[in-house]
Amino acid sequence: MKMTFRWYGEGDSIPLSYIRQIPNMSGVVTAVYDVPVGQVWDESKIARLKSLCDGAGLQMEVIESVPVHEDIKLGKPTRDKLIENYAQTIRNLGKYGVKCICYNFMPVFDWLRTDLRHENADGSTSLCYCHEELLRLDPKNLHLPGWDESYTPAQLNGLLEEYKGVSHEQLFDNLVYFLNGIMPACDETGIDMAIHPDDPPWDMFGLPRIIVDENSYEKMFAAVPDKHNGITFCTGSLGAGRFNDLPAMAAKYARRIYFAHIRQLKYGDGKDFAEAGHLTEAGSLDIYAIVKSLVSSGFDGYVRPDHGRNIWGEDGKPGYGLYDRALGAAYLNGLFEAIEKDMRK
Ligand code: DNO
Repeated sequence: MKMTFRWYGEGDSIPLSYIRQIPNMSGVVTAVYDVPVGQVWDESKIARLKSLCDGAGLQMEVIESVPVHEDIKLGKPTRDKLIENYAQTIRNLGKYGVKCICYNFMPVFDWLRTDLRHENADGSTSLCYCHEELLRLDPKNLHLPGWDESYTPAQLNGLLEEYKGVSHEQLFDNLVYFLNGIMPACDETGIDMAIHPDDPPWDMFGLPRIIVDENSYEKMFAAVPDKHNGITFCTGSLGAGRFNDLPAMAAKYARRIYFAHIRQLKYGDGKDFAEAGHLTEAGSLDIYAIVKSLVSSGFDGYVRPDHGRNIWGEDGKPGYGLYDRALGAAYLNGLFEAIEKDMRK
């Protein structure tokens, strides 16, 4: 595995030099943030990002995310041009050593939480999700870090209306159409696409969500078997769905998991959960068992610690501060080392 760390580009308050000091850190996971969704990422922007990473002694082999334009998810006639642009971005990224692209196919919204600063008993804060509260939220007035925030309220309203006619099946067909459109660029460049699961893995505000469980992956691989079509295995997203057996899924898809987001959460009532420190005993997911399944089934991809708590007085981007993610990386390094060595015995 290759340990990585998400870095939000030059606007991130965490310097690359700090990231490099985290033990075993091979590189960062980043993106070009100032190109409108749907347009080609031009080479000069990619080159600049790469030179910053190179200068800090960190690789830039994983991009998270190249966002997918809503017209592609909606299957509108404009999608062919947008898919062509996406394929060109893949080709451009390939020229700068990128090996893996994380993306998602969630309509309108990316990940969703109801509280970004939930206080834990030890004084740390973390993200949490309360289903009752979510139902009370106004989808036209939501913001979370890392989201594409370029919609005006009127556009958002329009989008929510447009999705009313889109079923799960249609959204899935639109995903397949998109993947078939970009696979030639992936075959050419060797870049692996790694779809991020829907977070949390159920429909939101009446919008369909289709990457939620094992069945979703079965359907996706049956429809697009190309080896560059793969998974970002996000334990927190899939794990919020208590129906998902994560160690079993990790074992089954290990060779199609090109990127793993490993984080912990603690279940509350019903669908509720709060995010926690990475250790197995800190939450409801058996992180040890998940890593063991990955390693024993031949996983050879990128890993990043995911959403950390805010600790030690840090007031970081929710989920994306330095300290707790660095602790998460250290813990994951230990798990991987121990499990890998055990396997070789
Ligand atoms: C949240 C992240 C997501 C992820 C996208 C991938 O912390 O895991 O925003 O980057 O869903 O497209």
